[in-house]
Amino acid sequence: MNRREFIAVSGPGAMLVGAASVSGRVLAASVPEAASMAEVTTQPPLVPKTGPDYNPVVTLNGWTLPWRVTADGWKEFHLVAEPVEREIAPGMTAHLWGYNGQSPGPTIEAVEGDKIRIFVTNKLPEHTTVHWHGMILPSGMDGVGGLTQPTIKPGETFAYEYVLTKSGTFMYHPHADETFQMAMGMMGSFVVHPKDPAFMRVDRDFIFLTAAYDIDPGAYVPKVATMTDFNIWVWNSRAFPGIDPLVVAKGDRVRVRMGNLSMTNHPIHMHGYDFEVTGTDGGWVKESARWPEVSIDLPVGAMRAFEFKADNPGDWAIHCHKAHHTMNAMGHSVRTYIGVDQREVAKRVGQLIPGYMPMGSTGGAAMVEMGMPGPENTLPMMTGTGPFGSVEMGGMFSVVKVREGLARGDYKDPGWYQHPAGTVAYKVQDGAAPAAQTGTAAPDMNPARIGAGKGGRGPTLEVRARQRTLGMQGMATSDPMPAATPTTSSMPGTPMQHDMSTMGRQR
Ligand SMILES: [Cu+2]
Repeated sequence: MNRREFIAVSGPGAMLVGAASVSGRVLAASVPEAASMAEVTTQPPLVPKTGPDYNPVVTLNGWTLPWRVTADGWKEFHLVAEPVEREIAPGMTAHLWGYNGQSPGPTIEAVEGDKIRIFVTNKLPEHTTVHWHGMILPSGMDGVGGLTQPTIKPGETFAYEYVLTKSGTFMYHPHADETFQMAMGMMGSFVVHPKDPAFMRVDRDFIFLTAAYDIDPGAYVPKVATMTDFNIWVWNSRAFPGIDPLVVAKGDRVRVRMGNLSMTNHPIHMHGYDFEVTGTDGGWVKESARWPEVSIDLPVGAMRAFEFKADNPGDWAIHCHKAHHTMNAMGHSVRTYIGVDQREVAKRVGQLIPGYMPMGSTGGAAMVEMGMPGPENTLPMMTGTGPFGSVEMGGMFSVVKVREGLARGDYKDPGWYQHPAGTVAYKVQDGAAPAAQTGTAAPDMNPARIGAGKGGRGPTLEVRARQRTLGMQGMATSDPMPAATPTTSSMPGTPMQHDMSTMGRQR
């Protein structure tokens, strides 16, 4: 049975409802149809048509689970735990376990005070449960197999019922064979909006979960016993360049919510802004308890929400700052050849293996430039193309695209940022004085400002571009400059300084 047939029989007509496992209160009523999603692109937010007003979240490369409200006021959802096929990025699909056609499962959204009933149907080949991470609820609804409930056997449907006592950022995942099941991609986000629509209101609200898979190049199923040496680092089971951009209108107040169900922490770093953590899976953070950051450590088994005012237009990288987490399938036993002259070796090996290319003598970028073909169903280690060339990233990397004049609710990719004249780093011609830039980002030529702080914006930065000598001697920057190569520091009186404050936003 392929996945399409599988979904076809998982419709309401074929729903398997174990009478013993569904609460007596709902026996008479039907179990709501389980929606399923085939798309891997970010779906538009699900704006509530009834009930309290709130600004729905946007799940990166995901969607929100539709619900229905019963006559007696229960908000009902239906999750189906099942095997899924998830495209990690174009060129690689993984065979995972998830919910309702995707991994992660759909985001559940509801409102503080809601009475919710979540049906969980198990279409996995083994038992499962669902734990509602961070929720304050009755012990018997906590979803810990064996401890608070019997596990949900294959074919059974269970119902979870509780009242959402507080707003915030939560997630759900199995608490039965959870090591293997989470390693297979079983997880989802759960957002509870405040009852007061004005409380913590933002214009754009994004959410994603971090995870990691160990999938050998050419394989489809993650190695579920791997503890630390993963090779595919994902947000919502997508890796760069498969992660959609976070599209934002200039002037918006933006929240990014993120959770971590991988085996290690992720320092999530965003360029172009400073911001504050305004919420965790424990609740909202009081204003007096917040501090500015540009990287937020996302611990294992935790969620963080950070907020900023999008006043600085541009294409701003957002990524995990662990460098190996912004790479795709990489053999971690690759040897280091930086500084090693492989030319003689290459000649000899080339006699045995025509076309043999030694790599790594000058670093890793050559591997990207050569565009070496990989095996089927895997992703290049460093990849992605931007307007200026290869981005040389993978894994947990995306772009926050802040643009002027985007309509409310417009999340379409606006393309690459059109930089105003004079605001892009530029190549200095050999032997020539730096070309005068126009616009707001002209280099500051005032020597009095060398190294001096200015208006609390931090010290000016003196940039001395030096030509590296490459080759047998390696990449040490202390190598003597070749006499024929003029350097900026050899031009008396014109050290090239860029006052970084002129590059930044105007507050
Ligand atoms: Cu990371």
